[in-house]
Amino acid sequence: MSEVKWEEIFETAKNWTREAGEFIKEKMSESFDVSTKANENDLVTDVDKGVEEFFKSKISTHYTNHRLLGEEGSYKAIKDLSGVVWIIDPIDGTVNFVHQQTFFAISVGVYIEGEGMIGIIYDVMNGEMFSALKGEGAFLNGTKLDKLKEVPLQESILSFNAGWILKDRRLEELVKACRATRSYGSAALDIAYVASGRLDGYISFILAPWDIAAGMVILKEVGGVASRYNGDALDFLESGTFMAATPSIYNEFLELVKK
Ligand code: 2AM
Ligand code: CA
Ligand code: CA
Ligand code: CA
Repeated sequence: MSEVKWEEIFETAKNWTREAGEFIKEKMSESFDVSTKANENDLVTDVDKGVEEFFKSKISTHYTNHRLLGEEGSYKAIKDLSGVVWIIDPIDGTVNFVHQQTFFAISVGVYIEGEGMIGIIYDVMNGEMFSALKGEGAFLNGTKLDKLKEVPLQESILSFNAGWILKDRRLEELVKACRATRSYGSAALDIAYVASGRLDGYISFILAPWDIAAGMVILKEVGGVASRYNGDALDFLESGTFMAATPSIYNEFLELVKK
């Protein structure tokens, strides 16, 4: 593959993501179709599909040798991560999008040979774009994010869905020990919030590659850590458990799962 111009792709990807955000806002003012996927709470809209189509068309026109792994169908063609692969969740937090019309994000990761180079997470309604280019630091709307600080568990704010406590009672210990818990309903934004220090840790029992691909590039730039729930390395072709945190809190998570 000829030399990849990452700075240029980074700028282009941010512009396309803003454009996709405008598309979503326009569609929100019209009526859109909501349907279900795996179960009655697993929602998808024609806006999710439209955003994925938008990126598919842009990428295939501008970067003919890049491939797309997207939640709304494009993932089916991707069996490996060779070359440049865009890993995209067109709307992360679709339940929020449908019910609340806020707190959802477009998540765009660009990987080469399985290694994350670009991460963009755009909170469309709040106008916050978290972004990172590997080795250049992470940004929120152009302002560089600080490296993460050590946080004692007693002073931490942790995010997870209440349902996860029903699945694993060990999480009760975290609930009792931390300062406060939150549940936002957008995995990409949860990871962006860990990266920006608004949260100190985030846990989920099931996330897909498109939920985490952009977030991992951003999180790494500020010194955050993440893995499967049992400590195994993440991979971007399979779904699985996920925990991400500032290093001190990540170590607390690991201690807990060893019990
Ligand atoms: P989505 O809105 O793109 O579907 C909700 O708690 C968070 O988990 C959202 O980021 C949501 O992404 C994601 N999510 C919901 N169901 C999921 C599943 N079955 N597998 C992986 N991620 C899921
Ligand atoms: Ca979904
Ligand atoms: Ca998602
Ligand atoms: Ca989605």
